[in-house]
Amino acid sequence: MSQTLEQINELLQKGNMPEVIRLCNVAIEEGSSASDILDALLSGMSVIGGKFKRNEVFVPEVLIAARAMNGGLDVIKPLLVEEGVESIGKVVIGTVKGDLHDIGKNLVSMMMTGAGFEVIDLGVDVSPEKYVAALEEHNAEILCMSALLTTTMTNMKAVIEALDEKGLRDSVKVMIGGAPVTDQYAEEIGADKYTPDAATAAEVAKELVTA
Ligand code: B12
Repeated sequence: MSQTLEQINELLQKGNMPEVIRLCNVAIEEGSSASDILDALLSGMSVIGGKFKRNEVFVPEVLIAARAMNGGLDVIKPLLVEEGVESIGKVVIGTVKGDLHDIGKNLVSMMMTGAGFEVIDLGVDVSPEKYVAALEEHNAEILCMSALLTTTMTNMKAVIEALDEKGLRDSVKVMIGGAPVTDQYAEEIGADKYTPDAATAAEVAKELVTA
């Protein structure tokens, strides 16, 4: 890892958003690829995740690290996203009700955009009604739901039930993800696909619309 990438990793852990943003731009100028910068950001976030788990840091520290992470992601977004790609379909994405984690969701959103999808991002804490309304409004082929808490992942099921009730279930492919989510859970709640990471999510989404 270059010195700049190492600094990005360390400063992200300290939650220093302005410096993370500056150094992401420096790394780009130095010729680092977007995926190398993403790796540096993710590895910093993963150190914080481990510390959070062991009670060595608490919510405020994680929150400022997450802000720095999102700041860095904004810088590399144009590089991750291929420009001028014709839309291959529409994706509605959001983090489920009760859940405020958005880093993974933002990454999936970027990768989907990069794969040529038009992405309608509903943000975090999204109710079943809001997902349904967005699908009806935009006529999207794919619905992506993210959940990072075992207590909120159950809301994915509520959304699928709401789609059923509205008669929309057969007109949309449902993809789910987030740290606690598994293939088995996807099957259990009747989702179409689970993928463990954002890059695979974009590949699978492409397969779904071209199949
Ligand atoms: C950052 C973070 C926070 C930040 C979030 C800031 C933000 N803007 O997102 C803050 C500080 C706000 C936070 C709060 C809380 N958090 Co938190 N948080 C984390 C942490 C450290 C990192 C999550 C993250 O961003 N990872 C990096 C991203 C890139 O990974 P990812 O989200 O998994 O996404 C990847 C894949 O899962 C996949 N993916 C994600 N979404 C989707 C969707 C689709 C459709 C697909 C296909 C794929 C996909 O692709 C992504 C990229 O490859 C995790 C620890 C961890 N190891 O996950 C805890 C963690 C998720 N948090 C946890 C907890 C307990 C909380 C709180 C309840 C703490 C509290 N006491 O208040 C609150 C809940 C707030 C709420 N209502 O949501 C627990 C959850 C435990 C559990 N089993 O439920 C964890 C696991 C920490 C722990 N070990 O205890 N948290």
